[in-house]
Amino acid sequence: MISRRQLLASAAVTSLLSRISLAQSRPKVARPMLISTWNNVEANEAGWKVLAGGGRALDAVEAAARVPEADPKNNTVGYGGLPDRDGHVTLDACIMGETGKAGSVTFLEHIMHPISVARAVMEKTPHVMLSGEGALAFALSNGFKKENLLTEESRLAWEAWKKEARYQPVVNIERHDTIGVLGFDSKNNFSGACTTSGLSYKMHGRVGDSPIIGAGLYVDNEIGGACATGLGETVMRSVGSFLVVELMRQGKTPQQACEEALRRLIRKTPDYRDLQVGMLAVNRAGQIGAYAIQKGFNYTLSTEGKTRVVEAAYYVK
Ligand code: SD4
Repeated sequence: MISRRQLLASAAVTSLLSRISLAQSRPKVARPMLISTWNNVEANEAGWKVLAGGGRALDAVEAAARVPEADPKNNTVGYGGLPDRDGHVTLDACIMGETGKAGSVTFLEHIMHPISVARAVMEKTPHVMLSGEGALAFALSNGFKKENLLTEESRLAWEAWKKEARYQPVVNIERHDTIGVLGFDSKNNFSGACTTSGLSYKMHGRVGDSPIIGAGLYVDNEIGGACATGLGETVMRSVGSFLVVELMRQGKTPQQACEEALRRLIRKTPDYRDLQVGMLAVNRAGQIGAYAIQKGFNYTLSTEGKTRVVEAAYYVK
């Protein structure tokens, strides 16, 4: 017979064990962190300033994305982005916050900061995505300025391209392509942003993965976030960022999740050797994953006041 004392002791042990196992299964809390695709030190520093001041991850990722958007020397995002084959700079962007709300703009012309228009779509409309002329009209009615985003340098590059007009996506454009940013703040809330001028010399009207929630970006506050860069068509077909977050939900580390998602994408993409896709992810414990098809993908990490660029692992050796 078990005495009353033994019974109480055994109940106490059981309760202690279940508390320990609950604590282990609960996501660990990490310090604020910001990561972005490619070499984006200035962007990260702008975002980090927000986080270091105790600000919200949503504000931090937006602040980071706005840096390359306004940089005329960056040919893959915002102002100075290379145009489509008809000479139009058309922009795609999306943002997703800790509550699971999201906003997106696609095929948007003449607005320097599509990421902020995407945020306005999230916060001021009942919709998730606005496109083309409707997105432009919405931006103008919300105080955004209409501007010419085609710089002289990008116009000349387009004129030169037109001589042969060969459509050939370039792998790792100067190593600062589309910017995807993921961050979490001191309240352990996650947000993400993604902004791009898309593939240079694309067909007019083409939209890539970057503004599509689940493809170019996905954030789940319980798990973490993921974003993608590279040839958007392949990422859209595999719903890459959502897949990475789901794999993390199943217990994979961010690195394992990025590798498995990319390996699946590679299996369905016979010409994978000719193109680049990079995936970046972070979980609530602050673990990072980064994996690409080709050599050359890197990411920028800010944490504890320091920012550095890290080379990602890759598939094609
Ligand atoms: C797109 N994914 O429009 C974007 C392009 C990109 O690095 O990420 N380039 O397909």
